[in-house]
Amino acid sequence: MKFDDFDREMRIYEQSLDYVILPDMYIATRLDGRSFTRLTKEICHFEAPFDEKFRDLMIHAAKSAMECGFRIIYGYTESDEISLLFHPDDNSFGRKVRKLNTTLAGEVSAAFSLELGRTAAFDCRIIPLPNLKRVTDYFLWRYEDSQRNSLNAWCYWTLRKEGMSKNEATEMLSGKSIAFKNELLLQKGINYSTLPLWQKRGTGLYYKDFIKSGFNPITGQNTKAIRREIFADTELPSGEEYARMILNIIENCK
Ligand SMILES: Nc1nc2c(ncn2[C@@H]2O[C@H](COP(=O)(O)OP(=O)(O)O)[C@@H](O)[C@H]2O)c(=O)[nH]1
Ligand SMILES: [Mg+2]
Repeated sequence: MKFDDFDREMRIYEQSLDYVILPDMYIATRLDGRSFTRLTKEICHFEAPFDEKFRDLMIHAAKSAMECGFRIIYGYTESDEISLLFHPDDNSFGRKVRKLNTTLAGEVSAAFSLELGRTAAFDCRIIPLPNLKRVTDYFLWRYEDSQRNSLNAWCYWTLRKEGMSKNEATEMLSGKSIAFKNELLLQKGINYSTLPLWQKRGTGLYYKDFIKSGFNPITGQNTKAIRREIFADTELPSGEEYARMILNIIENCK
């Protein structure tokens, strides 16, 4: 068989699982650390429930994803996950699902591992969203997930540090209300409402203009230039304002 015929025949198999994201759909993706319960607790011993060093590794990995060649206009990270929103006009890889998933998983895993100094891997899934409402819903969903996990994690680790077993701590918190959990922490001297916002709401990443001061040695004058850089916002606004912030980012990217 001639190579060209052979090639055409084999490509049918290779392409049999190729899917593309339909035109007009917004593309969001979520990357999640693989076996990070073990990585954070048994291998690297990050402070629980929250460690700024771990947060900064996640921010570094999210920034790398935003700078690796796609047009990503918003990033969001909480716990061991990163969500990204593509520019509506980004047609990278013809919007092929497998290309987007594997490339992003590779880029984020590599960036995180290099910064950490040992290997770590992320999975990646694409979430096609039909309209702006669903785009803001998606990010509100992850933001609310962050808030719920944060309160739980604070309660769980406070009980564990007092000597409770995994099962005892889990059982004590099972089915309990937000008010109960806040009160439990207060009794242990922790005022949940004063804890850092990033631990509750996660961190948002978006482009922002910065004024950079410099010096021109030829003219001998101080200079000012505007640079666009990714800003990691560790103090995200509350619910409705957060949704508006995302809509603004989409509006301003056009
Ligand atoms: N010690 C510590 N663990 C964290 C931190 N942020 C996230 N994690 C852990 O990362 C894990 C993320 O959960 P999940 O993705 O469901 O678990 P996985 O399947 O083992 O990756 C949980 O065990 C979290 O406690 C942190 O700042 N410090
Ligand atoms: Mg994980």
